[in-house]
Amino acid sequence: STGTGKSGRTTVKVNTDVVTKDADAIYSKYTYQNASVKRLPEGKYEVTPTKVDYEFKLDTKIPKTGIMLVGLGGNNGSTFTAAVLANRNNISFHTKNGVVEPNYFGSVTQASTIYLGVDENGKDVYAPFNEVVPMLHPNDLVIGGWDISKLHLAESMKRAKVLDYDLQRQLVPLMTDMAPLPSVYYPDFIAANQGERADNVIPGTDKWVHVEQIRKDIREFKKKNGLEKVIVLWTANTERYSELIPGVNDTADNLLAAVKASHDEVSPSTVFAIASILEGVPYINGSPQNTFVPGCIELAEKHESFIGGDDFKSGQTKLKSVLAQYLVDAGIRPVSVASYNHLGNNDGFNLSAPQQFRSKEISKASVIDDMIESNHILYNDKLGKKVDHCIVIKYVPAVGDSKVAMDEYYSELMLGGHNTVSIHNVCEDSLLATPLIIDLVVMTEFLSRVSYKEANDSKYLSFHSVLSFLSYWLKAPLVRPGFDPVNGLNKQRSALENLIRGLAGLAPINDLKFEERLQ
Ligand code: NAI
Ligand code: DG6
Repeated sequence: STGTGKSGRTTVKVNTDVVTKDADAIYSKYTYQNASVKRLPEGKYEVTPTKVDYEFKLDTKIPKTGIMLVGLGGNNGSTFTAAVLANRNNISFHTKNGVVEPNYFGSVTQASTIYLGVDENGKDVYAPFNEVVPMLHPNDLVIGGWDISKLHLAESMKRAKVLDYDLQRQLVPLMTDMAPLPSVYYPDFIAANQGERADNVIPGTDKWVHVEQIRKDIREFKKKNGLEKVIVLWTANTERYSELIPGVNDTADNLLAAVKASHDEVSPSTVFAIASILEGVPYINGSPQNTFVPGCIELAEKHESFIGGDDFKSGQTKLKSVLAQYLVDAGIRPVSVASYNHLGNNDGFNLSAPQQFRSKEISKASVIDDMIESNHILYNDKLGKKVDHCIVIKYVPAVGDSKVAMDEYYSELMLGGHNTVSIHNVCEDSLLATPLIIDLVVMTEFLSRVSYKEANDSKYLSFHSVLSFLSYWLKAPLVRPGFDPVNGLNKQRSALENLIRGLAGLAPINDLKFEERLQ
């Protein structure tokens, strides 16, 4: 399997006086450098470099961690479970191309590297992403969760039609005893075509009772498995948007009152988020709906509980978040992006209903916003600030989980020229999404072990409740209220690498390569 399969292993020793260690933690001094900018008349700027000295603390003991998936019996849930079990048990399997060994390809934390520096010959050296500072290994995760469908995991893996038969065959004995807990089902939030799956639901219509039941499930899962930490992640069906209503979901108190009144606009995913927040358990939303209504974000802030979302960025949108940044940073002006998808899994079936499609359309469309904002030479009042961005998703059962994504980027070049880029991208949906779930869990656990203080303060603080460091894996990154999301994939990755490097006592990557470029 990929790497060592062990939590907490590090292979990097940094010789520096900005890092100290004790039995429980690594402490690193970090100077955060940025600049404050004033816009002046005539398109001029006044820029003042800024510096803040921080001390970061990373707890080095990796807690025994459990992941509870909402939608455990779906394609992602069953593929995630299968992937962890195949790796943990080192299960190889035969395909028509030969024997495949288990791995975590597609996972940044398990199968990518971080730049360290240069060796004695001036060659770049990279270390595994998860071996610079101590991280949780997915093989050590305890898996549980909920689904409105009661099939045990071996049956749901079969229903998903994602994995090769020889792998499924070997996994069946390990997955037959795993069954999802009954879940919260409000039929109005997902497509009507999902109704026949719903044979495993928590009874009653009292939404506060549902919150209490989910809290109890989390506590019992933690106790039964001797866990120190639990993370809850929504990978259930895409819901419709909840209507934002003043007095209902605008503040934490109003939202809790709305749950207690079983208000129609409180969705199952928000019920799960509230239960997780009240249990102090991080909650990640892998689907596009607006689970995190303003009152829910405020509740997380009040309880200093971590949240992250929205919607896994797995295939088409991930590529878009690279291509759009490339085009705009190259000074090329995209004027239209036409994106088509067809897929034949249950996700596609659910998305064939208009309100659920609308949620996905919103998250898929938002991904180019920051690129437009970043370049006022290309996008301004005179030339226009809009890209015609069209999103189409069609349900084609025959292609199953092998989603097809076709995109056309039509851009303006110099002196009236045009550039058209056409992409045909076959995204094996659940095999792209599962490594993202692994990364989101590993990084959420990691981020929750980091604290910081300004140089002269005595008290360490955690990151803000909204974990926007997770943006790399999410189509419509949730950010702290009042801030703008970063969508560009390279920027998102660079934040992660530089955070890890900083905790290890290394400066941010600058790509200057002075070793070569200076005489
Ligand atoms: P799926 O339809 O196979 O699985 C969803 C599961 O959630 C089903 O088993 C369903 O019974 C269950 N479910 C529905 N409502 C529930 C509730 N209230 N509580 C508990 N379980 C519930 O879908 P898949 O392919 O696993 O995707 C899951 C979600 O992830 C979808 O919302 C999808 O849009 C999103 N997503 C998937 C990506 C991918 O590449 N596979 C990428 C981006 C997002
Ligand atoms: C069709 O768009 C179904 C969706 O759930 C996608 O599979 C999923 O959102 C992944 O989207 P993308 O754009 O990252 O490939």
